[in-house]
Amino acid sequence: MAHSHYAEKARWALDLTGRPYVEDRHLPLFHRLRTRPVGGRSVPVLVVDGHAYTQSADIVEWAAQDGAALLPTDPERRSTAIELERWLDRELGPHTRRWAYSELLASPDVLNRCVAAEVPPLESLVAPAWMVLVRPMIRRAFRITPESAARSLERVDEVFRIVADRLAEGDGWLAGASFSAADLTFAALASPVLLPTRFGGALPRLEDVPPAMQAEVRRLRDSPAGRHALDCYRLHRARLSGY
Ligand SMILES: N[C@@H](CCC(=O)N[C@@H](CS)C(=O)NCC(=O)O)C(=O)O
Repeated sequence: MAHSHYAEKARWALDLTGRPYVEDRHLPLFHRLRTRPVGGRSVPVLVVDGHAYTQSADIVEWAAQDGAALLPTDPERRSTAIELERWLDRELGPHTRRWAYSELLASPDVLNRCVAAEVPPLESLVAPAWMVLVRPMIRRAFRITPESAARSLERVDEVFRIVADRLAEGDGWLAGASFSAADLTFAALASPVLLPTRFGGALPRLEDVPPAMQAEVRRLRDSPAGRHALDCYRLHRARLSGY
């Protein structure tokens, strides 16, 4: 799923290892034909030497052990980075996703272009019809209503405030004196509400999303935490994979 922000989190960590890998993208639900046989469900899944890592946090840890400078050596900072990563996985990712979907489900062409980016030719062919079926399922699965979307945006604002406070107290990074798994996770999971141009999968461009969404994205981009996420993309997201 080219638009998945959890997949982006894993892809970013893998890119930082400098090791080559093959990304196998599929439309929503088609992805299960690949994740289920290796014991997963959601994306991302990393398969290395026959072993499947089915959670983005495990993939980040794998990448950190394989050359990506993502976990501080100082034990206290290391556990702060890991705790923040887990907190953002729980408290930010689901809310940026719900709000962005609530805006984009009303723009099928924009959403379809993203979900179908670099999927196999047959899936690409059926994508518009497939997404007619999948869009209501997304709405149900993520319990998307105008009220829940508004609450999720409030939650995003709250997390952005907490992140900004932490950055103001520290050395400019979330866990110590340099970019870590915590900053990567924040930037990747904030991507549905910031639409960074260096996103490694496929997200819409700011000018292609509905005007109300554009206004919120601009507001969040201009906030201290939003600027931090965009700095992480500018300074640490070198490789542009995909789209
Ligand atoms: N805890 C998982 C969450 C991943 C996740 O929520 N992935 C979503 C896409 S953003 C997904 O695959 N949803 C469809 C499904 O669960 O089948 C992780 O960190 O890897």
